[in-house]
Amino acid sequence: MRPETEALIVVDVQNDFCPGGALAVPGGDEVVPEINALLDDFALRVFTQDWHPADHSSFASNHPGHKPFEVIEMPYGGQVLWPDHCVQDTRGAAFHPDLDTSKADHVLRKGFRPGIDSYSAFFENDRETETGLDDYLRERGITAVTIVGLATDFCVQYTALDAVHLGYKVTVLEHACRGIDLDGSLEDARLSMLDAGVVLER
Ligand code: VGL
Ligand code: ZN
Repeated sequence: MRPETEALIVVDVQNDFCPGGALAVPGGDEVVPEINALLDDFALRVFTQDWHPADHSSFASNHPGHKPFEVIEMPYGGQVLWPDHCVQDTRGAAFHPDLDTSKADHVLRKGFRPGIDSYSAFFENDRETETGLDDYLRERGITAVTIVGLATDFCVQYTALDAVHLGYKVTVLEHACRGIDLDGSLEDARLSMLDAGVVLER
């Protein structure tokens, strides 16, 4: 058992990020048994869910003339355009069926405002709109977080970097994460996380 002050954050282990899904991460489903095996070690477990309306501005389909994986400028900065994914109440947005969600103490949905994406579980992509997770963890005395899930180079990375900046001790368990790897983004993410002081464990 880990100390009571350490929470597990399980990021976006949803059908659309697994093989066959709309934004499949290579080997995405392989994290499921790894994560299930970790759940009993933590006193507090938070699961996040990417949860977009169909008109979400991160979808290339909502920007005529643009294709998935292009980057456009939004009022809050650059935004990668994605294939439609994790649309609210669809099968793609559901957790992987083998993930043991009965052990979730808290489920946090993010990315539901049409005009703004949210990779991090703490702040939306404008870097200032809070999701409420920091208050939730603080109220429960959490000072350290271990992060696992999908995708290493997007939602896991952004969550880890924000957690460091908020003052948590942060560990990312790489065996329980998989990346999208757009133009080397996986290695960039590893270096950024190391640089920020995230502990990367294989
Ligand atoms: C994610 C791209 C778009 C993620 C979510 O969970 O890493 N990536 N939406
Ligand atoms: Zn998304």
